[in-house]
Amino acid sequence: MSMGFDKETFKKSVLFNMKNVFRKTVDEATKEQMYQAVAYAVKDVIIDEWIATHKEYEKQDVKTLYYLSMEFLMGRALGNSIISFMAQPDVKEVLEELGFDLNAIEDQEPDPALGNGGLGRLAACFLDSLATLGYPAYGCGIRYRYGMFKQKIENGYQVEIPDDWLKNGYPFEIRRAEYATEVKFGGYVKVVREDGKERFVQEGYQSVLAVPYDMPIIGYGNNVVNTLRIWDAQAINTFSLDSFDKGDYQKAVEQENLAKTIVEVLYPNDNHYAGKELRLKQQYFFISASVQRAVKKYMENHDDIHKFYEKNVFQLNDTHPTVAVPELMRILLDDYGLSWDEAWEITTKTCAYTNHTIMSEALEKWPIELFSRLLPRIYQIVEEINRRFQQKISQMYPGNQDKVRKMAIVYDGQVRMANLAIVGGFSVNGVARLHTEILKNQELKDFYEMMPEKFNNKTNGITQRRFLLHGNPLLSEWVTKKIGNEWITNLPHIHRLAVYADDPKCQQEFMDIKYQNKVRLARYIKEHNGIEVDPRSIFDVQVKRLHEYKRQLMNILHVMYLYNQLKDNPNLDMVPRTFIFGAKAAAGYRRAKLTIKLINSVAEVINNDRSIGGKIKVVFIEDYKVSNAEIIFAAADVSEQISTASKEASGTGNMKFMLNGALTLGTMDGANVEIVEEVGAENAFIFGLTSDEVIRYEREGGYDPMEIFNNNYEIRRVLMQLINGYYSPQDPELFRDIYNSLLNTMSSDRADTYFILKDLPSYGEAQKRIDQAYRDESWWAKAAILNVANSGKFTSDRTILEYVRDIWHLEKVNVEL
Ligand code: CJB
Repeated sequence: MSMGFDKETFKKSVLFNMKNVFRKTVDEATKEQMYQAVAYAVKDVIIDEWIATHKEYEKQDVKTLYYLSMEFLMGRALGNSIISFMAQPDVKEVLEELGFDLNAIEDQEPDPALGNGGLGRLAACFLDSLATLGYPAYGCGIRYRYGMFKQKIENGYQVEIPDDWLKNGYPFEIRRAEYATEVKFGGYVKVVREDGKERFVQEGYQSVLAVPYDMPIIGYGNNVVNTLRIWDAQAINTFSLDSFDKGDYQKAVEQENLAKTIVEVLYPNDNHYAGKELRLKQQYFFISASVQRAVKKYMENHDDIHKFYEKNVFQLNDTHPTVAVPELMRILLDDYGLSWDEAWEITTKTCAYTNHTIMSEALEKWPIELFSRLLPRIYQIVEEINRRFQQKISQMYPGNQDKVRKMAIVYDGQVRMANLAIVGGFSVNGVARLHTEILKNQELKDFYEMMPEKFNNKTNGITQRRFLLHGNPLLSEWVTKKIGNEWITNLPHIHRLAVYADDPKCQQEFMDIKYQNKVRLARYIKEHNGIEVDPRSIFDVQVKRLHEYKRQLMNILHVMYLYNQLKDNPNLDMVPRTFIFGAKAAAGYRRAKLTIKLINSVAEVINNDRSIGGKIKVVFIEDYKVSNAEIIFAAADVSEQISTASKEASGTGNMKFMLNGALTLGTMDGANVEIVEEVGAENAFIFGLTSDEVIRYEREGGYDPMEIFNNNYEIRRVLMQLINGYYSPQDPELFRDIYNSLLNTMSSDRADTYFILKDLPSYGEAQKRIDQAYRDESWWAKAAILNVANSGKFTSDRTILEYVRDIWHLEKVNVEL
């Protein structure tokens, strides 16, 4: 038992909150009110540690990490917090005494979904690991009024519902009005000459007030509580007589609107850049506020700004926060009066950049017109960075215009954020070994040749605290019973399970737990989708954002193929299979949304066909999010990680499945490569083109899918079913676009950009191997246990230790109460 927790005090605190916040006794309370009362009681428990942690940081004058990110996909806080201060059994008991069930109370919490997918969830896992390892760190982001939309499926189509996550208030946050900071947009830059020196002043601007809200990030069992700081926007001069008098009415209205819109909503694009002006405003808004605050905080107890980098490091989570580079320069030049060289040295020793994708449509490039209009002073600085960098290119590669063309920061009417992030920092990292190699040898080759010392790999990881300890209590207890609980803070320790992999009794226990988790998921599916699934069938799961490169389409085409086989031969010998999908599509991504409709249309036909004896079921789980993900991973037998090789930078879902004992069905892409290396190829199902093969085809302009269409009857049959109304009798043309994307011709893209038909036969073969393998229960159990046992590398604790060792150079802090 940790820290400040005492069962009786906790109970009193819950009762007190119930009375004071809701004027109710416990027997009158709704579950939602109970959740709030408990959440406030939890905050009460951690608040002293939160204060103590920051006191200790101050006392030791620690170096601090600022993890700058547009997204933090936190998931629910209550359950995780209780686990962190190791009081779960007690809290459960207290609630039972009060007539409530902890799970039901946890279910009342909205999922703070301030992120899209992998990148945002990675940020959340990193914060968990940083606190658990005792490193001084802030997450800095935006307090979006509306997070990731909620997904409803209506008539098979995705419908987006606004996520009003703050409507009942959020008990864990604290508003810190004392740190409010002004952020300026637009206007023009005036040069002022003073004592023979030039100063640059922004005038005629609009501004908003950034107001921070802090959320506690609780380390596991160590008294450390770090902070996620998310910024809200407020108007600076609300309608005042002043404004009317000065004829500034228009400006007052505009500033009011700017404040309202800037934090209104998270852009729901994953791996895709939309190029909207409001998005750039969001970026500068939270970056300017965070950087200004970091500098101010540092100067509160240091006197030499030149040493800023010794106590501060900024990690840029993708290119979204890259304006931190020119913003820090601006502050150092304009507010502290440093010379360019001094400011540049500090900035480039403070900033480091993580690349999360090679998808070209995700590359952020802002039109100069927009960028310079919105951020006039920042643009001047970017131009100067660019001028000096181009000079350097020319010195190193005299006369080589091609190098300038490829590496310039401002070029062709655009500001290229990745180039700015690489030049303006001291580190560039990819998120899995293969991904980093592709960056070095292809995408960022010129930069790598020019500055190889900056490049390094940090293979992603996940927190076992949420994705095993909290999400899978049955397996987690079993693991602890076998090998003790060290795995909770030292995941490689879980390797001790390997000795049980061959033991028939352990295999049986493991499979029983998996079965119970499948029953739990089946119940969830029945409740939320109205579909009955058989927990004895193989649960074959693909949950992740919907994207063509992730190839949900290949999965469903294979289901269509399998269904054809069953229709041809109802006695087909196969292990019953439940194909489970969960995915949100960006609201404007038409083909992704059509793919959801296809999955649901196929589900409709197959699930209602009694002639196949329930051998296949297809389920699309509505509103895939962190809270239901925890239930889904725990119940999976097969983990679908089937992206076109070279396209998935890392993947992190793949690691969550492995940790929960699912076997990977995957391509040699992203972190799958390292997963297979750890668990052994014999305990996974690998298929498809390698990334080298894909890259070679791409260089040669692709391959010819018509050849496959013409020569493979089964594939042709499936494709024809896309356009003959087999799954859409009311509208046979419904899926024409998908058909065209694979074969045609009419579209401007290369046909089958993601090599779906090319990989489909070998995918089918791998699926057959799974069907065979599952029949040998002992083999399967052994392979599943070995997946759990070999998942040690994929803890985000390891990833964070590597960042600390190679990039951040932080010191661990002990917090005593
Ligand atoms: N990623 O989630 C996103 N959004 C982006 O815009 C770009 C990349 C993902 O980041 C994850 C964390 O690094 C990776 O595991 C994943 O492969 C990548 O697509």
